[in-house]
Amino acid sequence: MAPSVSANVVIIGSGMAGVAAAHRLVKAGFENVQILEATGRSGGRIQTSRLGETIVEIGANWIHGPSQENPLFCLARDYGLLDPEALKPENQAMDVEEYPPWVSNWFSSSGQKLSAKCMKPALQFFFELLDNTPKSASSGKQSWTSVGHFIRSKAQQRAAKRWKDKDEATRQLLLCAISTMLKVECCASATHTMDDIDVVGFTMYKHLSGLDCTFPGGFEGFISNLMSELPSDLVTYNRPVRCVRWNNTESGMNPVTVECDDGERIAADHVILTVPLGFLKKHHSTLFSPPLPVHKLHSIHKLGFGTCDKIYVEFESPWWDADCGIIYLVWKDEEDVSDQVSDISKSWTRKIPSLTVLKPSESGSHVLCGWISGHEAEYMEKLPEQEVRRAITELIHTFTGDCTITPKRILCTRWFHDPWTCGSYSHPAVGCSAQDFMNMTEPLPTKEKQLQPLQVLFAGEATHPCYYSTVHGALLSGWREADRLISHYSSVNPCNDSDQKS
Ligand code: 6YU
Repeated sequence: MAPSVSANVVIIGSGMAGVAAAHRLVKAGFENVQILEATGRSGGRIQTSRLGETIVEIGANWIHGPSQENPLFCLARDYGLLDPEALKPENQAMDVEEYPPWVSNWFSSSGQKLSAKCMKPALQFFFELLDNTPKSASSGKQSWTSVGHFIRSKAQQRAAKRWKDKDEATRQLLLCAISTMLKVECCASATHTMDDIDVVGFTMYKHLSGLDCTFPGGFEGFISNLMSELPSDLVTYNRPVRCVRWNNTESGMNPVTVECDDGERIAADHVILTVPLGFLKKHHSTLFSPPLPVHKLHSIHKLGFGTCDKIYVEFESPWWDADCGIIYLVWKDEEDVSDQVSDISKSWTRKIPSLTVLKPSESGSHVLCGWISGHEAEYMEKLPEQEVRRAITELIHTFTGDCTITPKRILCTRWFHDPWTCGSYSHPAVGCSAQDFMNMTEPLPTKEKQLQPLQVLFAGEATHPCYYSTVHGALLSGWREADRLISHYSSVNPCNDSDQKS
């Protein structure tokens, strides 16, 4: 049996990182662990809902890289939450990186369906460039200010030579398709533009092998399984934290006091903070007393956090091919390889580069998921649903040339305006480095030896140096901080079998 530890541990946030930390600590014998959660539910950016009969994910969709190295995959498999297809060794061995192996349908802004075979060279070229993003900001005589700058320059430089066998109109169309792919990448990185993504930071992200898979019963089932192994009163819901008062030096007092919005104060020996980077960026000045050290603040500012939203649209019958997995939309005037829209209020739907096809439900409903990122997504979030529906319908009419297509229902996400998240997920913004991720993970107090150690620890997706932006990154970050406390108590008192309070 694990030795018990009576230290008070308060975890702020009941998303993947918070639940993972609690699970690890409880299993290791920590008796006084509690989670304070601002909302009425656990899961945070893992949230499953329904559109009619269809299960839809408001937050995370896929297990990225479902294979043995991915603890999220291993746990989900052990809980029996995955389709047999996802468990096949050949699926786990697949090295797909960013290139989705789905059958694609292409439509152009002149209302034509384009042949996927004709558009394949654009996909190939784009992913070749992305895979070869330089690991340093300059190579030879060339230097790159961002991933967007690198892709745009290389695409424009090489298009004529690479596609010399094609006529000018086809070359232009393929360059327009590169713009589409750049916008797809903006969604993957939750950024307004790939011009904001650092080349070195981008290559720090580690791809795991395995063909991305979903949870047939919904991602939230994963959180429920973990929670079912924890005491039922572990989480206090609707309990936002407004201030973490650390470095209490009064004798007899716990080193940290957590102050909630309702004025309640909770004494803690250790706090594990898992609030999203978006929330930290907005509220750090009031969330900590004393304030965070300057180097930590700099890193919070330097790392990026942006918006990626989804617009689910249900149709009576599909207007795409039966085997289609993704629909790409190509604007015929975007040969400049751009990923930004000039007049957002009029043309925000231009930022939607693709729609993924959900498996048809047993009831026979047909649902697409449109993707949108950046300021255009933030603009969309403020519109009434009726207006989003009107604009999406118009977009589909433009691209299919069929004005009879009518969506049955729609549902859009609003992550930027979620007060506890303030965006979707983190990205390596221009100018950030591995050191910034290290600074994010550094516990408080940072150096002062005479102070009580490990008062405030930091977890959450944005604290993982190579799996940032993912659920498995969040999971590992929660385990990392739990392990930090576990090893602290085992080194403080290696033979202890009870009451290991420091
Ligand atoms: C993944 C995927 N996925 C789509 C969309 C979103 C995200 N992600 P949480 O926010 O969960 O928890 C914090 C809690 O704290 C929360 O409950 C708050 O309410 C609470 N809180 C806040 N303030 C508080 C306070 N003051 N007091 C108390 N409580 C407070 N990840 O693996 N697969 O398909 C997607 C996607 C639309 C929004 C995603 C995906 C990201 C994950 O959802 C996210 O990382 C984790 O759930 C975060 O868990 P957490 O615990 O840290 O925070 C090369 C290269 C490029 C890099 N990118 C490539 C990968 C692309 C990532 N793909 C994402 C794509 C989609 C579609």
